[in-house]
Amino acid sequence: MVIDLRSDTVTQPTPAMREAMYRAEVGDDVYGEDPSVNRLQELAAERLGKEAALFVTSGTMGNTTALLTHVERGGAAIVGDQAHIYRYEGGGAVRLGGIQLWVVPNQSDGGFDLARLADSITDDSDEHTPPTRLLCLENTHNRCGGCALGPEKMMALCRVAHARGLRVHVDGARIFNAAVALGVPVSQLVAEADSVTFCLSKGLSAPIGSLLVGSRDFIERARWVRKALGGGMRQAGVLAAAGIVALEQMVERLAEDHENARLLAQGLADLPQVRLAVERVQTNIVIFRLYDGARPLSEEDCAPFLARLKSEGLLLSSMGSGLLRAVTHYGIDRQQIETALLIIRHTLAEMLPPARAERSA
Ligand code: TLP
Repeated sequence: MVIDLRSDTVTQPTPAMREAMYRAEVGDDVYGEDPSVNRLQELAAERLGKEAALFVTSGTMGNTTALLTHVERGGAAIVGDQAHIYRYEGGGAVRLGGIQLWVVPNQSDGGFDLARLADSITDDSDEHTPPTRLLCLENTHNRCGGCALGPEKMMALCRVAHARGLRVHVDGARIFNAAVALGVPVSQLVAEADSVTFCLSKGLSAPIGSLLVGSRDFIERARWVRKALGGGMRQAGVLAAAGIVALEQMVERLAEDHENARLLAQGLADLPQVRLAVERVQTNIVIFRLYDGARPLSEEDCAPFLARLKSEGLLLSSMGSGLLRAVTHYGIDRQQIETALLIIRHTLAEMLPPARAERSA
């Protein structure tokens, strides 16, 4: 049995999802006639406290659709330097929308310094700079170790943007992880945002799909963009049916994934070859670095370690620049976390013996 901690995208649909998919009532969703898709969209809008929602194929399609709907060709969108939209979405905003991504450094929790953010906003008065139309936030923040931004921080960030006439889009691929970790309704986290993408196919375990939510007018315009991107699906109710189960049955259990991630983080932090900020592990993502004594390992140095773990039945992922990632999810239990720690401990003891890997102060 392989312990696959590469991502929560590897989750398998639950038996209840498979059953719901089998029984799903379907219709042509491009005509707006798929009852299961319509039900999922209504449920998503209600949970996020917005007027409307649109079922899309993936988180990437949700974010790209949002960017293309909010920002005209030649406009700019502010993204964090660690943002998924900036790093991992195939450059869709510029490739498909001619949108300039204006990069601002993320703070360690995935937020922004408010003054620096305000400073980076430009308006239409200067022909030298593309006018900023949109602020993109990410919650939880993937490359910032799954950190969750609370309602006050979200509100403060949105207010800086709104005060200057920008819209705010939240890449909330894992927004339900944030809500569960913080113990607040998800609607409170995104109360001031203009649009949100969230994923069904990560910790919520559905096989495919994400939702883009926002005002009715925004979603009507986003439908056109989705169609142009080839995302107008037909009898998509077979997928939406699993998504409904995800929203109804799989949210509260995310707390279990968070507990397992903390257990993993604590075990890793005890190893002399590992550096990791345990207090930043708030949800289901654990990001860490390996050290050979005082020297951090590069991505290249980490490759044999990951290969060795793989041969022992443990999969982790590399986030580049020597950052390694483990993600807990449905299908991974406490016992498997303990086994993963055992594998990592003895592999490191052989490959980076502690005598050499003693921490410098
Ligand atoms: N993230 C994937 C990889 O692309 C890195 C993962 O394994 O974590 N926003 C965020 C914050 C994400 O983490 C992801 C997926 C997406 C958007 C895109 O979702 P999909 O994969 O459905 O396009």
